[in-house]
Amino acid sequence: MAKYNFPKDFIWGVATSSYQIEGAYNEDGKGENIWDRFTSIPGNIYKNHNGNVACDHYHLYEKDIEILEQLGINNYRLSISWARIFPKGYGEVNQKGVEFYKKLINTLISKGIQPAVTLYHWDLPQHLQDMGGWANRKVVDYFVEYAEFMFKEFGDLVPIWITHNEPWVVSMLGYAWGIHAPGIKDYKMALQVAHNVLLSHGKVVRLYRSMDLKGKIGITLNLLTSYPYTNDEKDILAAKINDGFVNRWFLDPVLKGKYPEDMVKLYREQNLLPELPEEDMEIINEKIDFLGINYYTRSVVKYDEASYPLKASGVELDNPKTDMGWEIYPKGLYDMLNYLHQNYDGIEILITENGAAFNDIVNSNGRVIDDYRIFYLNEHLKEVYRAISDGVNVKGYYLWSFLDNFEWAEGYAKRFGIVYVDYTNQNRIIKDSAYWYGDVIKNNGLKE
Ligand code: NCW
Repeated sequence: MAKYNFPKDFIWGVATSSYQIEGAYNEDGKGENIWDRFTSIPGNIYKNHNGNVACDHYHLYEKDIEILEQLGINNYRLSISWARIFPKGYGEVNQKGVEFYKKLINTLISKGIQPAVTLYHWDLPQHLQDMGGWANRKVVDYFVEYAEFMFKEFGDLVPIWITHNEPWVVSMLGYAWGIHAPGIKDYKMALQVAHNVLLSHGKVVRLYRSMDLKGKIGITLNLLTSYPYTNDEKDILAAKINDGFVNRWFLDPVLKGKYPEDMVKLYREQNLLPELPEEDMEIINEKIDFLGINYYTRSVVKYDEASYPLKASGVELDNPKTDMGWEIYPKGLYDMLNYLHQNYDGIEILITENGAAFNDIVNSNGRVIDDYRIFYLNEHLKEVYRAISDGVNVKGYYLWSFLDNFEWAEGYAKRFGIVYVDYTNQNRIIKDSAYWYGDVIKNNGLKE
């Protein structure tokens, strides 16, 4: 009997994304995407790693699904590689790519594993980048065409759809800071990208409704609970601005149909505001069935005159961190869930990612004893439980990640998986955390 019993029908799952696990980067007609290109440029990625092979999931998916089955994991969030379906981003379909996802999704379903599909987890076809990528509004229409194709092919098979994963990362890391593909450093362009990505989300939700499909559709945002460093009013304002930058800039358009006024003012004053046509807002605000949230850490923020353009910067506290350098702060998840519940009308929430990278070691018995990850997960799940007890509408939890995988700019150095991947031979080793998670699922809750 579990001490923390979760609601009946609570979704317990694991998550991955196409570029991070599939490999087979140039097989069966797949087109080049922006991560293929970005990783091929020396200096962009830790030790110049790339996703050419990754976990070779493209070839090993059946074995991987057997592991899910063995662990009793019956929900799996995956993403589609757009360039496998449309090598150029639009136009001619690559039938082999379609077949791969047919096999993958049908195998999952045949084993009783419910798929949740993300349409865009960062791997834009390079051909579209050559046209300007998400900064070009034309790409919005190509995304809608791609989504329409996917809904026609897979709409009856897939009960949960996610339009985008983390538009903040897509826009800021990709177009403002240049540490993710396509590696551009132009803040104003990043805000244009964020808008176009949100617009494409709204258009795809509208399309989904018009096709009268039976599943649910939403978007996944990476959210950071923001706390002021001190009670000084300047720090309090800085925390609010940080919240506007990461959270409200995306939450408000999607759920309220408008950008937050304080941030609009700030960006306008800095001459960073792109074109944000009023008529787009109603589309972006198209009703979603759930909000997906990815939670890893919080931010503690102080006023910082020198920090462009927000005059706010994060403070690093001397608290325990994961291998990503992210502070472990489970209560931030509880606070975030309540914040969403209160400010966004009791919206239905799916936690589409939570998890931790640690420096896992395979011991001499071939075991990975990742009790630190179990601790991280257990503490976060307790906070989810607490929020649900308060009445927050959380319907499910997907652990990031099923497998160790290609961690973007960090290459293979960071291991988020509950299954260890030996990249020298593609062996999988089930970590202790995976067995622990299997028990959580079986008990529908936590023992302690
Ligand atoms: S990097 C990142 N992640 C990790 C990634 O593996 C996954 O694909 C993403 O959905 C784990 O979850 C997400 N998110 C970016 C978080 C913000 C990083 C801020 C960096 C500041 C320098």
